[in-house]
Amino acid sequence: MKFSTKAVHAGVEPDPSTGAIMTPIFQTSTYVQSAPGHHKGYEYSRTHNPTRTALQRALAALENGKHGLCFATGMASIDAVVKLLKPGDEVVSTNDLYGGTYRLFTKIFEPFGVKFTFVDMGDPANVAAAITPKTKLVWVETPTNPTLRIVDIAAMAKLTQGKDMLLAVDNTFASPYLQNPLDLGADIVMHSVTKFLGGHSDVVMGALIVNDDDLADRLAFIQNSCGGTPGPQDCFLVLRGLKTLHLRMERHCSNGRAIAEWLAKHPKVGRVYWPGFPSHGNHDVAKRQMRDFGGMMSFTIKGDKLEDATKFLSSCKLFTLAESLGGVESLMGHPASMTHASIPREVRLRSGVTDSLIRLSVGVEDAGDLIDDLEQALA
Ligand code: P1T
Repeated sequence: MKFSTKAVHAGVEPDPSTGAIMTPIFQTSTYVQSAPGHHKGYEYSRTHNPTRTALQRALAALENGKHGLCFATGMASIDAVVKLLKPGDEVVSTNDLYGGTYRLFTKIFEPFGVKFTFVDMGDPANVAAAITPKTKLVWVETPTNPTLRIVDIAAMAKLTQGKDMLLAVDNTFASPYLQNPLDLGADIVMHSVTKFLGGHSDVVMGALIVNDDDLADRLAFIQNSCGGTPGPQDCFLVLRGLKTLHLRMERHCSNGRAIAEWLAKHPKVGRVYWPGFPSHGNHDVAKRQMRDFGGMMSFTIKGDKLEDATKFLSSCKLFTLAESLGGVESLMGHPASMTHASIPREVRLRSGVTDSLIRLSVGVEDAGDLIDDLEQALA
């Protein structure tokens, strides 16, 4: 089945009791048993809920995976992956990554005895050099948040496969429309469902997708034991959002291209970070592992002054200043003071998160209107 057909149909069946074409919101905490242990596959909604089951199946299908697991937030899903580890284990991670992930790794799990090494994954040799006999997880984010670096997933899989080591890929920025890490050898795909999958800025959720049955069981055990699961209303909203994922992504990509190319020519703009440019450091890898380049990009204002960035951010009218990304409406953010504020200044400067860096999540509005908005704000 092709992607667009899966986006509309995967995981969902008409409700057997009524024929309702949309999966109902099963707003129930528990399920009646006819005798102890005699039930219809559902006992308690932390463990299973039919609305969540439909969504988990849909997400697994979109990522060409066997098992999907949903969590209350993207962070709860990353938390579940790290809980597969034990004290003394080591993780090698991207050095440019979402600030919340960095915070979870360094502030929550390091005190429990898990060691994290952050490297520039643009060159697989850096990862190979950081792997030790204690490394049990390689954590990749690609494209990275916020400087849109690209990590070669297949090259990472060559380093981890056949060893007692998992490869996990945060696929939030690409969405399954652009990239399927399991097909490239990853063991776990993670999504902040909050973003492109939900697509309408009305839900916070996370998901993991895997192929291996035993790994799925271990993650489901953590999901149920730790309890960071989403409610059925949120699952319904994401099921609804998924049905237009392919249509939204087409427009995010075409608008993204138009805006990235326009920004690159603007005299007041410094650097533009977008993997679709042939001059992007890992454009060849992006071309190989992604179907298009998406609507996420970052840029600096010439001179790299914080006050210029602040003025620009307060002058846009269509682009809204807000955390998050991947919704139908265009958003912009200032990573240094917003999404990546939890990363120490000297660490973020090393990965290009300078004071004037502005991140755009290009929405599905008219590209000309969006460009007019950027033009007047830059003026
Ligand atoms: O916000 P939450 O659903 O918990 O997802 C966390 C997360 C994980 N991974 C990536 C790549 C992300 O971008 C995020 C969340 N990011 C933002 C809120 C942001 O504005 O970048």
